[in-house]
Amino acid sequence: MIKLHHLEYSRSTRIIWLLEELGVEYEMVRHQRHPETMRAQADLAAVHPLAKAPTVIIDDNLMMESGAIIEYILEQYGDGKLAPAVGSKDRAEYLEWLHFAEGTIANPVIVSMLAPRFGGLGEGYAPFVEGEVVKLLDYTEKHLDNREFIAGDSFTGADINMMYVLELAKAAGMLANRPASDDYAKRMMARPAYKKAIALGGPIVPGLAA
Ligand SMILES: N[C@@H](CCC(=O)N[C@@H](CS)C(=O)NCC(=O)O)C(=O)O
Repeated sequence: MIKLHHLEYSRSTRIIWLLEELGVEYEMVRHQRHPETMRAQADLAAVHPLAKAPTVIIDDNLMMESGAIIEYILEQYGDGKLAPAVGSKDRAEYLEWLHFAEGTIANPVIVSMLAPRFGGLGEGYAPFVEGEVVKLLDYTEKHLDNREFIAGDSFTGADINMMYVLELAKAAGMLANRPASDDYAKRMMARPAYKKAIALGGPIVPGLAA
């Protein structure tokens, strides 16, 4: 059994989307952010000491890393769907993009997006972060040119993990001059299971219509 702790405006929408793509049964518990700090609150801290979303409990395993959760759900409940088989030609590319999402690109994009709320990054740090964001988004843009999916030739968990970051980037205007990434994001967001995830969990970015 899968219990998903969903925090509003957060990465846990990825897991709703994944479970809706698979058509697997799950229970969802909803959590709100603190209205001023936007942090998760005591109700989520009671489930996981880091109070991070997604938090899931899958067959007694408590997990909170999106990439690991996606891999584990697909292993246990995927029935061969949404991931190239171990040993297949697309496996390495799939794992690379599944983990590039949180391991490399998420942090600089999010730091750069949140900076204005905290008075900016400062003269020294801003060019370092902004340069990184440009490099990583340009790299992704080049990769997506003439591709339908982020890895291999079908929709996978790597698309779900990458899309959270690209949706934030799109909302921040960072895809305006990156047409392959923008078209890709639009295609992904047109998927029925994505739309259902947003209908169930609310928008990823506050202020955007569900
Ligand atoms: N690397 C983790 C990051 C989890 C994370 O930072 N989640 C954010 C929501 S998008 C969170 O829970 N923030 C609330 C808080 O830190 O108080 C993942 O990929 O799932």
